[in-house]
Amino acid sequence: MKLSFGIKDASVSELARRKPKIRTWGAESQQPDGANVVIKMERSLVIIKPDGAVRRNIGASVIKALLDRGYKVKAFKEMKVPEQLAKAHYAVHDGKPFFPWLVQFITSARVIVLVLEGEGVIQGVRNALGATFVQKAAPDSLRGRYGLWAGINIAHASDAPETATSEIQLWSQSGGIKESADAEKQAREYVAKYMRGDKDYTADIRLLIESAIKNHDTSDNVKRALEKALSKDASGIGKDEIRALAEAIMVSIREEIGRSSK
Ligand code: RTP
Ligand code: MG
Repeated sequence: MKLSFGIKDASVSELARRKPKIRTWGAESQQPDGANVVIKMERSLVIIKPDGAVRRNIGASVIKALLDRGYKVKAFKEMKVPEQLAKAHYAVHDGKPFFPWLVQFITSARVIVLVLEGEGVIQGVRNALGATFVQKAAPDSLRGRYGLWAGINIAHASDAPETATSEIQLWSQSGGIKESADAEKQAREYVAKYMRGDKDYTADIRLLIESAIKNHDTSDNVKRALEKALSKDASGIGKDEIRALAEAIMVSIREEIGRSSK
């Protein structure tokens, strides 16, 4: 008696008719009707950039938003990025006018590096982040909501399967990123420790940046005000990191003033 219409029961033409629902590399699983379905189990390298990692609640909120999308955390590491690694990671932008600033920004203070795994995770995280420039990102995207200004935009995420593979390889070899059974727990503990709804100073910091640009004010007062605002939710983070991040923001402000004065 036939109890199921499993893979062994199907004729060759029936098997040919049953196309995988999602066609990509990855894990195979069997559907109730016995057809093999390839699940698009991808990985993405995500970096919470210094503007997210120094503002603890913001970094935790971004990680929580990504976990809520159902992705698994395969690796988790809080670290300062060595200059060479920053240059290698963003090598595709080497030679562009913003490259020196980008390296300065990403190495200014700690970041949180995650390897996320899940169905369609690469495009899913990119969608959740929103457009590259904060002013262009949808207000309900993570960059639109938490980004500070222009390229000071909270997080990096791999943009294609090939870049995900090469970025994960680079960060494993040169950044000490390791897959660990503990990674998911570490990410969840970070969220539990630092996510505090009342500690979002994004609007205040944006106002400081926007008014500095409007008034062409690049004085030390602006930098000090930025340092003060960034310190409000930076528990356990040294003054040197906060200063370096504020300086990277100042460079961005000076460049924008320079552009708008031309
Ligand atoms: P990411 O690589 O960091 O995920 O960002 P993305 O793909 O959305 O954008 P991409 O074009 O790869 O640029 C990398 C990062 O460089 C900074 N940027 N600044 N001032 C500028 O014109 C400029 N252009 C890019 C941003 O931090 C951007 O995320
Ligand atoms: Mg990119």
